[in-house]
Amino acid sequence: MAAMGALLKFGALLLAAVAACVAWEDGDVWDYDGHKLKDSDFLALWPLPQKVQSSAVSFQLSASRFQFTHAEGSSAGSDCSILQNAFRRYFDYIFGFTKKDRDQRRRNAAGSEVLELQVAITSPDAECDGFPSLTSDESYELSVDQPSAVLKAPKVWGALRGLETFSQLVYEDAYGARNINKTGVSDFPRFAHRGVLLDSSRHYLPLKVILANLEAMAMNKYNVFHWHISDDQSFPYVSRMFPDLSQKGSYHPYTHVYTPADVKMVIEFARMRGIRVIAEFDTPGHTQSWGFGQKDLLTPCYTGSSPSGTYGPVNPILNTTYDFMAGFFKEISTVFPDAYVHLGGDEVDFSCWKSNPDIQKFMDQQGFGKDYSKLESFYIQRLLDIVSSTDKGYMVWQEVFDNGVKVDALIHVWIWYQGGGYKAELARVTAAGYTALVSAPWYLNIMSYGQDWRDAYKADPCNFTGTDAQKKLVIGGEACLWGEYVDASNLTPRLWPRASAVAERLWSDQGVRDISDAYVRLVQHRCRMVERGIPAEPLFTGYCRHEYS
Ligand code: CP6
Repeated sequence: MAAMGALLKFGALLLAAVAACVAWEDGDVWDYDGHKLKDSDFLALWPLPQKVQSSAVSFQLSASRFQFTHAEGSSAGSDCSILQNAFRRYFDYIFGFTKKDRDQRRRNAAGSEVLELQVAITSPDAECDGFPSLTSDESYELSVDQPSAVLKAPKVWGALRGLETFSQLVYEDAYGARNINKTGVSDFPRFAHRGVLLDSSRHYLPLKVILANLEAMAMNKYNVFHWHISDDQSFPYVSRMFPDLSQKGSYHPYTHVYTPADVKMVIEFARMRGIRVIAEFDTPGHTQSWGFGQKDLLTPCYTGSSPSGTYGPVNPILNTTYDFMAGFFKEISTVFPDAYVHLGGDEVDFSCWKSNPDIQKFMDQQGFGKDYSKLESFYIQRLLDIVSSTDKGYMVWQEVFDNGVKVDALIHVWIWYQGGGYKAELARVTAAGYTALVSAPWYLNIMSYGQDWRDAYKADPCNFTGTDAQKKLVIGGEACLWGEYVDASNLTPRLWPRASAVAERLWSDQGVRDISDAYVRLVQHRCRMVERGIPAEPLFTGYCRHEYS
């Protein structure tokens, strides 16, 4: 049954992934007379939509008269909380700095005005009450004209992306009034999985910071929050079934934890923005913090013939380990609604396993010889069986594939420095028929002086040697911000606008690569994020009209 589910999921997934790696010639911006425009002259769209038709004809927008409306015949109405919530958000973003009285005075001043944006959800099920998924339709069409602009999307997910684009088309004139040009946009994402990884174990990340970054993600059309929630340093997730894990394994059992209510809030806040929340509970390595609240879970390390008092990875030879994992991941499968869970599997240190006589005996019995990657695979295989019985799909770091585990997992490619680099790994993973996700070029925790967003921007998930069939198996990527040197004080400016570069690579057409055009748009996009309350760092010298204060 689970296998059947997985098959169906991957069938749909392949359809969703088609064309991601096939260039579409029309990534440029054209005016209505067929002239190629430098979009940066007046547009600051980010990420750039698949097709934009723009013109110099401009309309006004007034805070006292403009409204978002549900189009007649739309399958969503005022009971669609996702849209109602988004209408309020985007109204505030569009008119944020408007002084009402000035707006009133300018009412009679000039010409035509856009009075409404009619939103039409065109398929019978708008998915207002659903969760976004890997196969969600995020396409939309936007037509800006007076007196009504129209946004059409098959599902609410596309409407959310279109609302963001609409808000980005609005600009402020010299008097502080809002204007928008006559524009047509037809848009859809290049990749189905566009994620940001945040690490809440190395440092606790307050809810406020997580929510602010979900907000910034929506501004960049990201659709996956990969929550690397636990690691060696702390276990902040409050488990209902195993409360000791956070009680004993968090930095602080009351202030530095995520309660069930906190987790619910993150998931709902993300859903409102069309963002999936994929939790990662990394095992069997990166688990020191689990050991405080779960006796006998970790492997005792030995010096010579006696236990040294330190612990290594999860103990893979005890039945109690698998009983625990079954209970734990059963809970996780109900708490996190997404169809996928990330199971980690990276950087397992074998030295402790090697030191332990019981593990050595088990290795002999199983015929693993001295190959500890076989033991790791033994553990992962059993874990995957446990998790698939909860009806979830899973993602794993590339080591799981490298060690030869054969399962229907989504392989997360992250190592850039060995085995021919990540391009060679992508070729190997996809040649073996696995779906892949790319993070190797997008380690935003690694920084250098200057404009390192440019390297992130230039990388392309499809830039490896392989057949078209192989390239279709790449379903997207994730920008990673590992938390060793990051907490609430510096997370947001370190992530933005550098993660915006990755966002455009994952959303826009493969042909959108002009770095000087990107620079001009990104400068404006960064100012827009600042204006909206996201303290994104500057790209280079200059100023914003509304600066961070
Ligand atoms: N933590 C975990 C990390 C890293 C990984 N997994 C990591 C490795 C190298 C760099 C940054 C982060 N800190 N659990 C690897 C996926 Cl440069």
